Amino acid sequence: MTKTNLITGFLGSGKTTTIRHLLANKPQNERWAVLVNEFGEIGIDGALLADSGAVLKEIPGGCMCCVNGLPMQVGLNMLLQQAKPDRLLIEPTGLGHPKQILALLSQETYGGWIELLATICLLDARQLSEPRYRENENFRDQLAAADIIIANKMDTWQPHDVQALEEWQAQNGHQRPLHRIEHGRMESKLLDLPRTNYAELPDAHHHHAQSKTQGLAALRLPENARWRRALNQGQGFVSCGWIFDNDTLFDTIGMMEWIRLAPVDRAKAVVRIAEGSLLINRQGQDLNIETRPTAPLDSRIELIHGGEADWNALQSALFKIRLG
Ligand SMILES: Nc1nc2c(ncn2[C@@H]2O[C@H](COP(=O)(O)OP(=O)(O)O)[C@@H](O)[C@H]2O)c(=O)[nH]1
Ligand SMILES: [Mg+2]
Repeated sequence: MTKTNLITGFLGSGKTTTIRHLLANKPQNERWAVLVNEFGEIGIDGALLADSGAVLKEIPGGCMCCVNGLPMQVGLNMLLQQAKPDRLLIEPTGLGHPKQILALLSQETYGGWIELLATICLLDARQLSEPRYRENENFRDQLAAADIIIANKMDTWQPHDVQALEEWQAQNGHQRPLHRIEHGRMESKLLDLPRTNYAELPDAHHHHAQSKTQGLAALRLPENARWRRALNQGQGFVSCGWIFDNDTLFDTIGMMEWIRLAPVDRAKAVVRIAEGSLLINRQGQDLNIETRPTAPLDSRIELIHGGEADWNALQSALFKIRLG
């Protein structure tokens, strides 16, 4: 049986960062697998988790319970049967539906394969003070479905964020453990806590994906295409992603500035630069930049925004920082 945890949390709360931390500290003799599900069509978290020593499976293009019914189940079965991981960490999109995902994982099909343990929800205390987050159905459902709350990004909180967290906990904590951490440095032993929260959640309003692609098709470029872009929308958010072929090279400084200044909530990129790969991950003002000496297979960029966005203007600026 594969010990399985759902790692939930709203957009940019630190799920991937936490999973990377957990993988870096996993027992060496254990095989771990990660299933990442992204809102955008262009999978990027997979690239952010590459080299982490886990067996990876990506599901782009919307909440896994909405878009990927059968392909997702087949993919998960194959992952469990072929890799036989000791542990599986599942990162649903920040706009995912925890109730449906938990129901899916509790199906009889997985009975012999999955031991479902604690659901862990990442929370950035600053998001509690922003009505567009606090009042978002997915944000609330994820917190309501969790067994353990991990309040992350402590380094960024102001006194009023701590106060908002304490008020939230008094009203919504229900005696669930709440740990305060930063940079995803969660204790691995929390993964072994059982599922205890069987609270009845309201049925989420199901928003089926607008995308025409299904399953993992969006992950590749069509033959002979140099680039493509893919849009997605749902739950009040829109996303735009681009994939560029292996020959396309970007200007390093230009790309960092383009991501930093893009007027959107969330931006992620793994692109090819002269020195190898440039990985950028931005949530609001929180920015993480890394370079790696090896070139990626292709370049991927994904923007997510909770409002109107001028993708064409952003795209024109993006094309100007292409070097080849
Ligand atoms: N300042 C700060 N930034 C963080 C912390 N944890 C994550 N981040 C940054 O927040 C952004 C989103 O993190 P990520 O793990 O990708 O979030 P996800 O969307 O929930 O998977 C990235 O730029 C991270 O580097 C933290 O504790 N403090
Ligand atoms: Mg992530």
